[in-house]
Amino acid sequence: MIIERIDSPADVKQLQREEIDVLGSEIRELLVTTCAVNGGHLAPNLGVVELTLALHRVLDLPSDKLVWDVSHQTYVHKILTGRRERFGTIRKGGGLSGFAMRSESAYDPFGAGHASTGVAAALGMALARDLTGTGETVVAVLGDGALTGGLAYEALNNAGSLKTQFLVILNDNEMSIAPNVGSIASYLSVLRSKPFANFVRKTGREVLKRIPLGGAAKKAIEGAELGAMHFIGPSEKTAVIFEELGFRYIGPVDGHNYDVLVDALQTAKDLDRPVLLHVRTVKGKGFEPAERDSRTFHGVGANAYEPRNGSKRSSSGARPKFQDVFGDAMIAVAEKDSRVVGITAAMPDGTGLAKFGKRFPERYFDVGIAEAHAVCFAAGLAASGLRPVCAIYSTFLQRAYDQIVHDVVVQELPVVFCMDRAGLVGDDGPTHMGLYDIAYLRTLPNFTLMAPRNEAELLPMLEHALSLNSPAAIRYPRGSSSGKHDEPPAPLVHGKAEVLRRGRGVAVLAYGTTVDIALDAYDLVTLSLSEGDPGITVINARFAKPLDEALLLELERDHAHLITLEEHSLAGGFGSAVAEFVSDHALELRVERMGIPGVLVQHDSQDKQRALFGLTGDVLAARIRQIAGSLPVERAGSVRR
Ligand SMILES: Cc1ncc(C[n+]2csc(CCOP(=O)(O)OP(=O)(O)O)c2C)c(N)n1
Repeated sequence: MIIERIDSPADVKQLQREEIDVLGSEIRELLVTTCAVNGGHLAPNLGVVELTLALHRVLDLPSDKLVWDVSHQTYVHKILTGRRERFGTIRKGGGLSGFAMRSESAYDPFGAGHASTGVAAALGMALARDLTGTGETVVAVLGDGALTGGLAYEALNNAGSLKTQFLVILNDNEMSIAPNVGSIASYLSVLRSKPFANFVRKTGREVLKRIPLGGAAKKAIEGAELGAMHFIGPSEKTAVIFEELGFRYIGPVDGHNYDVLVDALQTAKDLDRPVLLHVRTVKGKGFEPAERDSRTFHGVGANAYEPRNGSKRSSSGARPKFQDVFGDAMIAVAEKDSRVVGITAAMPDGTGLAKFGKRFPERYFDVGIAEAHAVCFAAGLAASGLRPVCAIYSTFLQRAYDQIVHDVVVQELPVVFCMDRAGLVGDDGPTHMGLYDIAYLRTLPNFTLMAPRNEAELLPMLEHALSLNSPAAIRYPRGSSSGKHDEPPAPLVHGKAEVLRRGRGVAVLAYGTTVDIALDAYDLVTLSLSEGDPGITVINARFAKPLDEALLLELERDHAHLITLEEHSLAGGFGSAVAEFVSDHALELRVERMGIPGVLVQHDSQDKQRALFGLTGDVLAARIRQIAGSLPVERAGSVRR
């Protein structure tokens, strides 16, 4: 196996030409078999095998800087940079990350997980190079999906005036996770199209005069594979948008033709100016099921498919996920209220909004990877009387913070935010953790924050959010609740918590699906109680804002200790809100907060992450017994025995 001889980019450089093709096949095999077990971003990586090999041939890594946007497509890069032997650990606890990570390798100069940051980060590196005189080549690889994000344009706009080497590779596979959207995507498809390529053929000689291309690339131009500097647009004006932004545009080139890629990269790298190399790739290339359905194979769960033929492995008995319940809830509310519209930022499947989109295509908007725009756009819809629901993961909504404050809260508009992946997200790691949303929303005036304890509470909360004339957000985790405590929900009342078990001494106030942990602990501690003993109190908080202040005042009467529970950063979270109230009102209650301390949470399974931070019934029960044992007798519940 050639792959076994590859421990660094130097080994790739030494391969004979025919060995490269064999290596490409071996890499694809490793990708398919590993992702079948570990899960991961299969289709994006299958699409960049030749591109990565060519980059490793042309660049001098790690002194040259190679920045991958989103960086979910760095598996091939990892295999070629001394991480092949550990590749079987990818996305597993303690193993390789599924993204580029600065702490993991010198070959990863910049980490990512959110889209559209690559050009900006690489531009910073290019300017640092110029200021310090280090002289390395700087390259950013950007997907056409990531090119729907505003940050990418801000960086391209900024880079255009550079007078030194800076290469952006546009990896165009016509797909975001779902099919790419927007005018730029249409524009790219024009650049890719045959009629354009024919036109290019005519101007090819012009291109050759301006760019000294290698032999294979020249040949490709004859075959209309390599593009042009100019393009006749609908208005008959000549323009290639990247040229207008100050880049030299090269392309489109076949991203699966290694020789053309090496030539084009060599050429682009040697130009002392910003260059955009447009590379056409096929997402899922070389594994037929992934080529046919790159949407499903963009990111797969562990043990999701058979590596032989890509057929789906059944996940029988799995509870419906919050995302599916949300999709149904959206249809239910939209059926009753024609003002309801749904917005996703390139995540129709992950958020569950795709189902709503099928039912109400004219009321469904996929705006691309553009969270800031999504929120401001929603504000505009709300300002004109509609009731927009933004379905955006907790982590990605971070990008729209100013729009939430400036365009929703300050304008006093009733936009609803449904934040999936709120909490510990598992194997994607720190870039995707949904641990900050309570903190960043709780400070905003007139904002309502809710979290369902289980799937059944999601629809009532969505209905409630839509009944308010002010902004509201609902957070819920990746996957589903434990299913162990599926009591039917009591009616929802604004700002009111739900007391699920009433006891004395210790009260557990749980927010969202951590209610199940509180109930697990309740069951454990009450096992040892005799009949008639009140045990502890368990509260489903439901609202982080407004807090159920009346209940907190009432709890002071026969409780001494509150434990707050949340899958969120302890700093600024739900527990902080409770502690603030208790302190401000000088209540005689000791508040203890359970949640995530100020650390970066690395990739692992959600269960292991929860266990790491003591978010389990066992740990909570042990702590409750400990506390109860130390409470003054007159305030203790019977748990102290
Ligand atoms: C800010 C942000 N929003 C949403 C996502 C979710 N996401 C991950 S990859 C992806 C599509 C990226 O498409 P593209 O850049 O074309 O890369 P490809 O997977 O097609 O190679 C999306 C929407 C993200 N990573 N970051």
